[in-house]
Amino acid sequence: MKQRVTARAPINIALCKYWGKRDTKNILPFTDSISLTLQELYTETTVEYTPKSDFSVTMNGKELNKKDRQKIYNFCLLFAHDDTLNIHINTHNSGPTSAGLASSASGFSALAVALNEFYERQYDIDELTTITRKGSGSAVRSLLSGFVKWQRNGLIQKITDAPHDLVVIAVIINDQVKSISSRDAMKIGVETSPFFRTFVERNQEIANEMTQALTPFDFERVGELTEQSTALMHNVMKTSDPVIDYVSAESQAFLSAIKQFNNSKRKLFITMDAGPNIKIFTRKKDLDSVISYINTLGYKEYHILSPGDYARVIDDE
Ligand code: 2P0
Repeated sequence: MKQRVTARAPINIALCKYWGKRDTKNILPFTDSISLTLQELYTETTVEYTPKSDFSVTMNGKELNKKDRQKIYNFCLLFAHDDTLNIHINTHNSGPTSAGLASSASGFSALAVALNEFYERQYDIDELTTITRKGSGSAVRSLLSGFVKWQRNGLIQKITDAPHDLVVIAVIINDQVKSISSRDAMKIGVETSPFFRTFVERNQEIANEMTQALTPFDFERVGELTEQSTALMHNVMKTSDPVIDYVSAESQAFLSAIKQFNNSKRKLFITMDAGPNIKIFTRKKDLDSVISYINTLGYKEYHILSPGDYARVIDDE
Protein backbone atom coordinates (compact mmCIF):
# COMPACT_ATOMS: atom_id res chain seq x y z
CA MET A 1 0.00 0.00 0.00
CA LYS A 2 1.21 3.52 -0.80
CA GLN A 3 1.05 6.53 1.53
CA ARG A 4 -0.59 8.97 -0.82
CA VAL A 5 -1.64 8.88 -4.48
CA THR A 6 -3.25 11.59 -6.62
CA ALA A 7 -4.95 10.90 -9.95
CA ARG A 8 -6.57 13.20 -12.47
CA ALA A 9 -9.35 12.15 -14.86
CA PRO A 10 -11.02 14.21 -17.58
CA ILE A 11 -14.73 14.25 -18.30
CA ASN A 12 -16.13 12.57 -21.39
CA ILE A 13 -19.16 13.61 -23.42
CA ALA A 14 -21.22 10.90 -25.11
CA LEU A 15 -22.00 11.29 -28.82
CA CYS A 16 -23.82 7.94 -28.82
CA LYS A 17 -25.61 7.66 -25.49
CA TYR A 18 -25.62 5.08 -22.69
CA TRP A 19 -29.06 4.89 -21.14
CA GLY A 20 -30.11 1.75 -19.27
CA LYS A 21 -28.51 -1.39 -17.88
CA ARG A 22 -29.26 -4.92 -19.05
CA ASP A 23 -27.44 -6.19 -15.94
CA THR A 24 -27.65 -3.92 -12.89
CA LYS A 25 -25.30 -6.01 -10.74
CA ASN A 26 -22.38 -6.04 -13.16
CA ILE A 27 -23.34 -2.69 -14.76
CA LEU A 28 -23.68 -3.89 -18.35
CA PRO A 29 -25.36 -1.50 -20.80
CA PHE A 30 -28.11 -2.38 -23.31
CA THR A 31 -26.12 -0.81 -26.17
CA ASP A 32 -22.63 0.36 -27.03
CA SER A 33 -21.98 4.05 -26.34
CA ILE A 34 -19.31 6.35 -27.79
CA SER A 35 -17.76 9.41 -26.18
CA LEU A 36 -15.00 11.95 -26.57
CA THR A 37 -12.65 12.55 -23.62
CA LEU A 38 -12.14 16.29 -23.00
CA GLN A 39 -9.31 17.82 -21.05
CA GLU A 40 -10.28 21.14 -19.50
CA LEU A 41 -12.93 19.80 -17.10
CA TYR A 42 -11.59 17.10 -14.80
CA THR A 43 -11.54 15.61 -11.32
CA GLU A 44 -8.42 15.41 -9.17
CA THR A 45 -8.55 12.87 -6.36
CA THR A 46 -6.04 12.12 -3.60
CA VAL A 47 -6.19 8.91 -1.57
CA GLU A 48 -4.11 9.19 1.59
CA TYR A 49 -3.33 6.74 4.39
CA THR A 50 -4.43 7.90 7.84
CA PRO A 51 -3.04 6.15 10.96
CA LYS A 52 -6.31 6.45 12.90
CA SER A 53 -9.08 4.04 12.12
CA ASP A 54 -11.07 6.39 9.97
CA PHE A 55 -12.66 6.68 6.52
CA SER A 56 -13.53 10.15 5.29
CA VAL A 57 -14.27 11.80 1.98
CA THR A 58 -14.10 15.50 1.17
CA MET A 59 -15.52 16.72 -2.13
CA ASN A 60 -14.80 20.30 -3.22
CA GLY A 61 -13.84 21.13 0.38
CA LYS A 62 -16.96 19.67 2.05
CA GLU A 63 -17.53 16.38 3.90
CA LEU A 64 -19.67 14.05 1.82
CA ASN A 65 -23.16 13.13 3.06
CA LYS A 66 -23.69 9.68 4.58
CA LYS A 67 -25.28 8.07 1.48
CA ASP A 68 -22.60 9.23 -0.98
CA ARG A 69 -19.86 8.39 1.53
CA GLN A 70 -21.22 4.84 1.78
CA LYS A 71 -21.17 4.49 -2.02
CA ILE A 72 -17.52 5.60 -2.11
CA TYR A 73 -16.69 3.26 0.80
CA ASN A 74 -18.20 0.28 -1.07
CA PHE A 75 -16.27 1.26 -4.19
CA CYS A 76 -12.98 1.41 -2.25
CA LEU A 77 -13.60 -2.11 -0.92
CA LEU A 78 -13.34 -3.35 -4.54
CA PHE A 79 -9.64 -2.37 -4.46
CA ALA A 80 -8.68 -2.78 -0.77
CA HIS A 81 -6.98 -5.89 0.61
CA ASP A 82 -9.26 -6.04 3.67
CA ASP A 83 -12.17 -4.04 5.06
CA THR A 84 -10.20 -1.68 7.31
CA LEU A 85 -10.13 1.41 5.18
CA ASN A 86 -7.85 3.85 7.00
CA ILE A 87 -7.92 6.39 4.25
CA HIS A 88 -8.89 9.94 3.58
CA ILE A 89 -10.11 10.85 0.10
CA ASN A 90 -9.98 14.41 -1.09
CA THR A 91 -11.57 15.10 -4.44
CA HIS A 92 -12.06 18.26 -6.43
CA ASN A 93 -13.98 18.92 -9.66
CA SER A 94 -12.75 21.71 -11.91
CA GLY A 95 -16.34 22.32 -13.15
CA PRO A 96 -19.92 22.02 -11.81
CA THR A 97 -20.79 18.84 -9.89
CA SER A 98 -23.86 16.69 -10.75
CA ALA A 99 -25.20 19.15 -13.31
CA GLY A 100 -25.00 16.91 -16.36
CA LEU A 101 -21.38 17.74 -17.08
CA ALA A 102 -20.06 14.22 -16.52
CA SER A 103 -18.62 14.90 -13.06
CA SER A 104 -19.46 11.37 -11.89
CA ALA A 105 -17.60 9.98 -14.92
CA SER A 106 -14.43 11.92 -14.16
CA GLY A 107 -14.94 11.36 -10.41
CA PHE A 108 -15.11 7.57 -10.45
CA SER A 109 -12.46 7.33 -13.13
CA ALA A 110 -10.00 9.40 -11.04
CA LEU A 111 -10.84 7.45 -7.89
CA ALA A 112 -10.42 4.07 -9.62
CA VAL A 113 -7.02 5.00 -11.04
CA ALA A 114 -5.89 6.43 -7.68
CA LEU A 115 -7.03 3.32 -5.75
CA ASN A 116 -5.44 0.95 -8.27
CA GLU A 117 -2.11 2.64 -7.57
CA PHE A 118 -2.65 3.18 -3.83
CA TYR A 119 -3.38 -0.52 -3.19
CA GLU A 120 -0.76 -1.54 -5.79
CA ARG A 121 -3.26 -3.71 -7.64
CA GLN A 122 -1.84 -3.20 -11.14
CA TYR A 123 -5.14 -4.17 -12.72
CA ASP A 124 -5.05 -4.20 -16.50
CA ILE A 125 -7.51 -2.05 -18.49
CA ASP A 126 -10.21 -4.78 -18.73
CA GLU A 127 -10.08 -5.50 -14.97
CA LEU A 128 -10.02 -1.78 -14.18
CA THR A 129 -13.02 -1.21 -16.48
CA THR A 130 -14.96 -4.06 -14.85
CA ILE A 131 -14.50 -2.47 -11.41
CA THR A 132 -14.81 1.21 -12.43
CA ARG A 133 -18.21 0.77 -14.07
CA LYS A 134 -19.62 -0.31 -10.69
CA GLY A 135 -19.04 3.27 -9.52
CA SER A 136 -20.37 4.88 -12.71
CA GLY A 137 -20.91 3.30 -16.11
CA SER A 138 -19.82 6.33 -18.10
CA ALA A 139 -16.62 6.62 -16.00
CA VAL A 140 -14.97 3.79 -17.93
CA ARG A 141 -14.88 5.95 -21.07
CA SER A 142 -12.54 8.43 -19.27
CA LEU A 143 -9.95 5.66 -18.86
CA LEU A 144 -8.88 6.21 -22.49
CA SER A 145 -8.35 9.28 -24.68
CA GLY A 146 -10.01 10.19 -27.98
CA PHE A 147 -13.24 8.62 -29.20
CA VAL A 148 -13.93 5.70 -26.89
CA LYS A 149 -16.52 2.98 -27.22
CA TRP A 150 -17.98 1.37 -24.10
CA GLN A 151 -19.23 -1.90 -25.50
CA ARG A 152 -22.35 -3.86 -24.62
CA ASN A 153 -20.04 -6.55 -23.18
CA GLY A 154 -18.87 -4.01 -20.57
CA LEU A 155 -15.34 -3.41 -21.90
CA ILE A 156 -13.88 -0.33 -23.60
CA GLN A 157 -12.06 0.25 -26.85
CA LYS A 158 -10.44 3.34 -28.30
CA ILE A 159 -11.83 3.99 -31.79
CA THR A 160 -9.48 6.78 -32.87
CA ASP A 161 -8.03 10.13 -31.82
CA ALA A 162 -10.16 13.18 -32.45
CA PRO A 163 -9.26 15.51 -35.34
CA HIS A 164 -7.07 18.36 -34.07
CA ASP A 165 -9.57 21.04 -35.14
CA LEU A 166 -12.56 19.66 -33.20
CA VAL A 167 -13.67 21.72 -30.21
CA VAL A 168 -16.57 21.48 -27.74
CA ILE A 169 -18.33 24.36 -26.02
CA ALA A 170 -20.18 23.41 -22.83
CA VAL A 171 -22.73 26.17 -22.26
CA ILE A 172 -23.83 26.52 -18.64
CA ILE A 173 -27.55 27.17 -18.69
CA ASN A 174 -27.87 26.30 -15.02
CA ASP A 175 -25.42 24.69 -12.58
CA GLN A 176 -27.95 23.39 -10.07
CA VAL A 177 -27.51 19.79 -8.91
CA LYS A 178 -29.93 17.57 -10.85
CA SER A 179 -33.14 16.48 -9.17
CA ILE A 180 -32.77 12.76 -9.92
CA SER A 181 -29.56 10.79 -10.47
CA SER A 182 -28.89 9.25 -13.90
CA ARG A 183 -28.75 5.85 -12.22
CA ASP A 184 -32.31 6.19 -10.87
CA ALA A 185 -33.62 7.92 -14.00
CA MET A 186 -32.38 5.22 -16.37
CA LYS A 187 -33.85 2.47 -14.16
CA ILE A 188 -37.25 4.17 -14.43
CA GLY A 189 -36.80 4.42 -18.23
CA VAL A 190 -35.95 0.73 -18.63
CA GLU A 191 -38.92 -0.30 -16.48
CA THR A 192 -41.62 2.05 -17.75
CA SER A 193 -40.88 3.69 -21.13
CA PRO A 194 -42.83 2.08 -24.02
CA PHE A 195 -40.18 3.63 -26.28
CA PHE A 196 -37.24 1.88 -24.60
CA ARG A 197 -37.10 -1.06 -27.05
CA THR A 198 -36.95 1.33 -30.03
CA PHE A 199 -34.17 3.26 -28.29
CA VAL A 200 -32.10 0.09 -27.86
CA GLU A 201 -32.53 -1.07 -31.46
CA ARG A 202 -31.77 2.26 -33.10
CA ASN A 203 -29.06 3.38 -30.64
CA GLN A 204 -27.06 0.20 -31.32
CA GLU A 205 -27.30 0.87 -35.07
CA ILE A 206 -26.15 4.45 -34.41
CA ALA A 207 -23.11 3.14 -32.48
CA ASN A 208 -22.20 0.92 -35.44
CA GLU A 209 -22.73 3.68 -38.01
CA MET A 210 -20.84 6.23 -35.90
CA THR A 211 -17.84 3.91 -35.60
CA GLN A 212 -17.62 3.98 -39.42
CA ALA A 213 -18.13 7.76 -39.58
CA LEU A 214 -15.29 8.47 -37.12
CA THR A 215 -12.51 7.10 -39.33
CA PRO A 216 -11.99 9.15 -41.39
CA PHE A 217 -13.88 11.78 -39.42
CA ASP A 218 -17.10 12.79 -41.19
CA PHE A 219 -18.32 15.91 -39.33
CA GLU A 220 -21.72 15.99 -41.04
CA ARG A 221 -22.55 12.31 -40.41
CA VAL A 222 -21.16 12.22 -36.83
CA GLY A 223 -23.25 15.32 -36.12
CA GLU A 224 -26.44 13.78 -37.49
CA LEU A 225 -25.90 10.56 -35.54
CA THR A 226 -25.08 12.42 -32.30
CA GLU A 227 -28.26 14.46 -32.54
CA GLN A 228 -30.29 11.30 -33.30
CA SER A 229 -28.90 9.42 -30.30
CA THR A 230 -29.52 12.45 -28.06
CA ALA A 231 -33.14 12.71 -29.26
CA LEU A 232 -33.73 8.98 -28.73
CA MET A 233 -32.41 9.13 -25.15
CA HIS A 234 -34.48 12.21 -24.30
CA ASN A 235 -37.52 10.51 -25.81
CA VAL A 236 -37.06 7.62 -23.36
CA MET A 237 -36.96 10.21 -20.54
CA LYS A 238 -40.10 11.96 -21.81
CA THR A 239 -42.00 8.67 -22.06
CA SER A 240 -40.88 7.39 -18.65
CA ASP A 241 -43.37 7.19 -15.78
CA PRO A 242 -42.83 9.46 -13.95
CA VAL A 243 -41.55 11.69 -16.75
CA ILE A 244 -37.85 12.54 -16.39
CA ASP A 245 -37.33 16.16 -17.29
CA TYR A 246 -33.75 17.41 -17.40
CA VAL A 247 -34.36 19.86 -20.26
CA SER A 248 -35.56 23.15 -18.79
CA ALA A 249 -37.61 25.70 -20.76
CA GLU A 250 -34.46 27.83 -20.84
CA SER A 251 -32.44 24.97 -22.38
CA GLN A 252 -35.20 24.45 -24.99
CA ALA A 253 -35.15 28.11 -25.95
CA PHE A 254 -31.36 28.07 -26.27
CA LEU A 255 -31.49 24.89 -28.38
CA SER A 256 -34.01 26.36 -30.83
CA ALA A 257 -31.89 29.49 -31.18
CA ILE A 258 -28.52 27.77 -31.63
CA LYS A 259 -29.93 25.43 -34.28
CA GLN A 260 -30.54 28.52 -36.46
CA PHE A 261 -26.76 28.84 -36.73
CA ASN A 262 -26.67 25.90 -39.17
CA ASN A 263 -28.64 27.55 -41.94
CA SER A 264 -27.33 26.20 -45.22
CA LYS A 265 -24.37 24.10 -44.07
CA ARG A 266 -23.74 22.28 -40.78
CA LYS A 267 -21.16 24.17 -38.73
CA LEU A 268 -22.04 22.67 -35.35
CA PHE A 269 -23.89 19.82 -33.70
CA ILE A 270 -25.43 19.67 -30.28
CA THR A 271 -25.93 17.22 -27.46
CA MET A 272 -27.47 17.24 -23.99
CA ASP A 273 -27.18 14.77 -21.16
CA ALA A 274 -28.82 14.33 -17.77
CA GLY A 275 -28.93 18.03 -16.97
CA PRO A 276 -29.83 21.42 -18.46
CA ASN A 277 -26.40 22.25 -19.91
CA ILE A 278 -25.71 22.10 -23.64
CA LYS A 279 -22.63 20.86 -25.46
CA ILE A 280 -21.82 22.19 -28.89
CA PHE A 281 -19.31 20.44 -31.15
CA THR A 282 -17.74 22.65 -33.78
CA ARG A 283 -14.47 23.21 -35.66
CA LYS A 284 -11.81 25.68 -34.57
CA LYS A 285 -12.33 27.80 -37.70
CA ASP A 286 -15.97 28.42 -36.64
CA LEU A 287 -15.31 28.77 -32.89
CA ASP A 288 -15.20 32.59 -32.75
CA SER A 289 -18.41 33.05 -34.71
CA VAL A 290 -20.24 30.40 -32.61
CA ILE A 291 -19.06 32.08 -29.39
CA SER A 292 -20.22 35.51 -30.66
CA TYR A 293 -23.60 33.99 -31.46
CA ILE A 294 -23.84 32.44 -27.95
CA ASN A 295 -23.01 35.87 -26.49
CA THR A 296 -25.75 37.53 -28.54
CA LEU A 297 -28.18 34.99 -27.07
CA GLY A 298 -27.21 36.33 -23.64
CA TYR A 299 -25.04 33.43 -22.40
CA LYS A 300 -21.66 34.34 -20.98
CA GLU A 301 -20.82 31.22 -19.02
CA TYR A 302 -19.28 28.42 -21.03
CA HIS A 303 -16.23 26.16 -21.10
CA ILE A 304 -14.22 25.66 -24.28
CA LEU A 305 -13.00 22.07 -24.27
CA SER A 306 -10.56 20.19 -26.44
CA PRO A 307 -9.87 16.49 -26.92
CA GLY A 308 -7.23 15.41 -24.44
CA ASP A 309 -5.74 13.07 -21.97
CA TYR A 310 -7.10 10.00 -20.19
CA ALA A 311 -7.26 9.23 -16.44
CA ARG A 312 -3.81 8.89 -14.91
CA VAL A 313 -1.79 9.09 -11.69
CA ILE A 314 -0.16 12.51 -11.35
CA ASP A 315 1.48 12.16 -7.92
CA ASP A 316 2.58 9.11 -6.02
CA GLU A 317 4.39 8.56 -2.66
C1 2P0 B 1 -23.80 8.98 -21.21
N1 2P0 B 1 -25.15 9.53 -19.19
O1 2P0 B 1 -23.69 8.16 -22.14
C2 2P0 B 1 -25.18 9.13 -20.57
C3 2P0 B 1 -25.94 10.21 -21.25
C4 2P0 B 1 -25.97 10.67 -18.93
C5 2P0 B 1 -26.71 10.91 -20.17
O2 2P0 B 1 -23.87 7.84 -18.58
O3 2P0 B 1 -25.80 4.40 -13.30
O4 2P0 B 1 -23.42 8.25 -14.04
O5 2P0 B 1 -23.55 5.19 -12.64
O6 2P0 B 1 -23.83 3.83 -14.69
O7 2P0 B 1 -22.66 6.71 -15.88
C6 2P0 B 1 -24.59 9.15 -16.80
O8 2P0 B 1 -24.83 8.00 -16.09
O9 2P0 B 1 -24.76 6.18 -14.59
C7 2P0 B 1 -24.53 8.80 -18.24
P1 2P0 B 1 -24.46 4.83 -13.78
P2 2P0 B 1 -23.78 7.30 -15.11
O10 2P0 B 1 -22.86 9.72 -20.84
